[in-house]
Amino acid sequence: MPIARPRRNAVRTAASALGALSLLVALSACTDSATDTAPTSTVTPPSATTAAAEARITIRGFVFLPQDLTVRPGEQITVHNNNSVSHTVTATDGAAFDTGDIAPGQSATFTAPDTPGSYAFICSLHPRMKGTLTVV
Ligand SMILES: [Cu+2]
Repeated sequence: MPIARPRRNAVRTAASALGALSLLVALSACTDSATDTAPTSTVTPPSATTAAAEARITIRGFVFLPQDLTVRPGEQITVHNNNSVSHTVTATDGAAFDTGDIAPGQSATFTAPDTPGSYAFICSLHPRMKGTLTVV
């Protein structure tokens, strides 16, 4: 008879261990389902930043980058002069747009024409620098 007690205790310990184990399984099942849903909720729309990108021309080494830029009518275009001398972005066709002198390391902004078309531009200080602004 004295042997029955430790055996009953052993059974009780095993039962409580099983209970703890099933609790762990339930908990891990919970966290599994949580990690399953997490990646889908953090996905961001892919084209949102592309559409909002600003029109920009960078001047580097006496070259407009890009040389051919397409924008919407009336869009703001930022010109950054990354060279060590002043430059301009000046339409060759009348007074469509002209940034005036942009000092080294500085930026200027101009507004694209409202009329769709192709507008050639140069640097008025260095007319061999050429580019084209296309308004669509
Ligand atoms: Cu220039």
